[in-house]
Amino acid sequence: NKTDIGLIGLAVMGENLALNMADKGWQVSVYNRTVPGIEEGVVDRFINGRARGKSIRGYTDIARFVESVAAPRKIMMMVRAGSAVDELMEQLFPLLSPGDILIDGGNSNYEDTNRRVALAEEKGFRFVGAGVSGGEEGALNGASIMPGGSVTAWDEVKPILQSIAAKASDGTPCCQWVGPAGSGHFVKMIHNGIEYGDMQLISEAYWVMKNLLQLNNEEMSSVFSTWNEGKLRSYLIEITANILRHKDKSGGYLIDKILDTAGQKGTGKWSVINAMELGMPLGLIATAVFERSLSAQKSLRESAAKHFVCQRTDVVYNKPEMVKDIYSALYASKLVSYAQGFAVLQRASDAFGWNLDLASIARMWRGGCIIRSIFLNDIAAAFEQAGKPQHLLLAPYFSNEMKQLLSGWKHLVAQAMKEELPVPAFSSALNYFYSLVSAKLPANMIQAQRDYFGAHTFERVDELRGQFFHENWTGHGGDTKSGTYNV
Ligand code: NBP
Repeated sequence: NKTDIGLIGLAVMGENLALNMADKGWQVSVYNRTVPGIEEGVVDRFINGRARGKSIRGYTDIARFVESVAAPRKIMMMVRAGSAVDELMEQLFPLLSPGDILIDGGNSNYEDTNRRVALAEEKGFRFVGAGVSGGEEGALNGASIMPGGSVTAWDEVKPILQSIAAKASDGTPCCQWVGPAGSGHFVKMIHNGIEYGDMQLISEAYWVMKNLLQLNNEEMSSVFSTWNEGKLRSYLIEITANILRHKDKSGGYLIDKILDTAGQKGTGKWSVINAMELGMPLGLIATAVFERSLSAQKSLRESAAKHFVCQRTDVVYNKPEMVKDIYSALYASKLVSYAQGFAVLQRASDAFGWNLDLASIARMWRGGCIIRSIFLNDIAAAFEQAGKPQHLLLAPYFSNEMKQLLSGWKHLVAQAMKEELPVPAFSSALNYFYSLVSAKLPANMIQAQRDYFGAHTFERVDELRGQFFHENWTGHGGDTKSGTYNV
């Protein structure tokens, strides 16, 4: 009488996932390391506490834990990403049997997962790197789970992972096979990057309402609630409405007492680094990451604010009109952000041979995770069309949306700039959009400069593409060219 699955790591995510599995009828073995002097008794506390009476068995000995799981074993690790996963794997390898499956549900770097899948397979085991989003609440009641790695493992882990995943409104589990190697963790990373972008965009919408329209917290809360009834309906818009009307024990609005310095744990940064490695623009998420960094330089900003006092005009705005423009800026910028994120996924898929199904990924994000929203249905539909669009914004539905939103969006950005009010993500998105729809850009000047100072060569509009020319710009340079390659 062995259990269906083993789970290692009883911190907040592991505990809740184990309870979720037990609730779905699975027999679960759980294990947590015991480090003398750090925190002992983690397993006992769980087994005698929240796990009491459930189909969960606790182990403090890793060999007995592994032994308790039915073969081929499925063992899920929910431990801190990084060296902890490698250390655990080294401990587990001698205890496993051929064909056993390790699942890493932590926020691991996809390159580590690439390496771990290869290592486990070399030893005759299977490895699944599964990004899990949804935090504590998702782990307990239904998360968005993005598994990738050893493909033959999918049929075996599918019933358990799909049972603990959130279900979208049409009943589909928010957990589907992503692809080989580290693709599941790559998709989770981009999910987190998009989350950074969404949060920055919502914050800018809030800031414009507060500073240009002087809306109070209750008024802003109702604007977000109204938006949550329409195309922007999403978890982050919903919680923003709740945050704005939340009062603390003193009776005052808590939002006004929270220090304006944002933290970050690195997944936004990793999205941007990887987009750069792939040569892909991901400007909106980059802006969101950089704005968090600038927000953290509070004392510098306080000094700078004394040197340059931002001037507001004395225009009195038509509030309903400007709220519409803010809506346009938020919705259009969000579309740009998702278009950029999905384009990075497509490029990674091509570069690494992952064969990602972008529609399936969009559908997986409809429930359980932080960026869940109804417009992911439209994204999935756009990628499912015959003749998949070259770019999300070129899908007929979205290009039509952009045409409707543009006037309000650009008006809002121009107005905020005039008022010396920062809207970095709204304007980054707008500039990306204008560049995207420009058949011509000033990159001819960049190529000329590169060739002038470094003989980097250029292509000509009046010659066939793929031929590279060098000009002796000054009359005294040589004819030697630099190699043509792009990084
Ligand atoms: P933590 O990320 O804080 O990890 C704590 C767990 O890792 C504990 O069980 C700890 O054991 C164990 N651990 C460590 Br630390 N080093 C270990 C080692 N060398 N060998 C074995 N176990 C080790 O917990 P979490 O917040 O539950 O997150 C778990 C994973 O899920 C992380 O990768 C996280 O990024 C990811 N994640 C978290 C969230 C969230 O909202 N928290 C959401 C989505 C994904 P100990 O008790 O003995 O110290």
